[in-house]
Amino acid sequence: MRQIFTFDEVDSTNAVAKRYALEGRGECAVAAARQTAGRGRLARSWESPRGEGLWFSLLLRPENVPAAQAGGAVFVAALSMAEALSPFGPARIKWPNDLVMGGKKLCGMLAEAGFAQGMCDWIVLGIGVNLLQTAFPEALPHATSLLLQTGARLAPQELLPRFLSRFEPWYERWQREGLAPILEGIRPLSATLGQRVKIQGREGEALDFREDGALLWRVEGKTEAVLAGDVSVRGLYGYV
Ligand code: BT5
Repeated sequence: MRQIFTFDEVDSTNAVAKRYALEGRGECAVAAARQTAGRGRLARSWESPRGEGLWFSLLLRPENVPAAQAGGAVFVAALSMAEALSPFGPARIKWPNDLVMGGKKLCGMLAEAGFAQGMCDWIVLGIGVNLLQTAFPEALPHATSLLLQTGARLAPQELLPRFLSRFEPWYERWQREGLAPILEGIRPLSATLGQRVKIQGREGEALDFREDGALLWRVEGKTEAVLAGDVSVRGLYGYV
């Protein structure tokens, strides 16, 4: 069983897990009731009010995963979290790192990694899931919580073991078989595939995932691959 460290308050569970990684600790999870400086991607911030969501990070030390494949861990976590939430409501996976419900953002993920000799040494995977909020600040018009979407009151400490019981087998499989079975699981839960998308100002249609997890899309009569970054999906987050 994965060791779980829980805190009442930290700046960011990713920062704590990263420190553990650099200290040479083994695989674990770090959760906090509140984060005072929760982080999103690209130096954005993540609202993490006390007790209202599951704010946690996994420290992973995958075996035999080349550095170039580290990003796959986000897909493993997205699939596992969508499955863990499925008894409560239909969480859909917005490529590459969000879960959405009712067209709004329920969960975000942030991956950081360290490499040695071309292989993954550690991955810190931070996950924030909004659970019990009844309202969001004006600055977050596209955010939602499980309570707002479904009426379900799921406590953060209940969701973490539910998530881990889904995550551990998928994580094993990813290390053994690579990304293919994970992408297979994600396709029917995707909020992106088959939709109109906008990427860096151009509009097209999301077609499929490439075997390395890149998003394949049809734009200006050609099929192109996007490796990472911000993709707007029509109907989500105010893109109409
Ligand atoms: C993410 O970034 O979605 C990654 C969020 C990762 C949060 C977890 S919590 C545990 C761990 N420790 C950390 O410090 N972080 C991880 P990005 O795609 O860049 O989205 C960030 C944007 O989402 C912000 O700029 C806001 O617009 C919006 N946002 C902030 N807080 C939110 C919330 N609670 N719910 C929904 N949207 C939010």
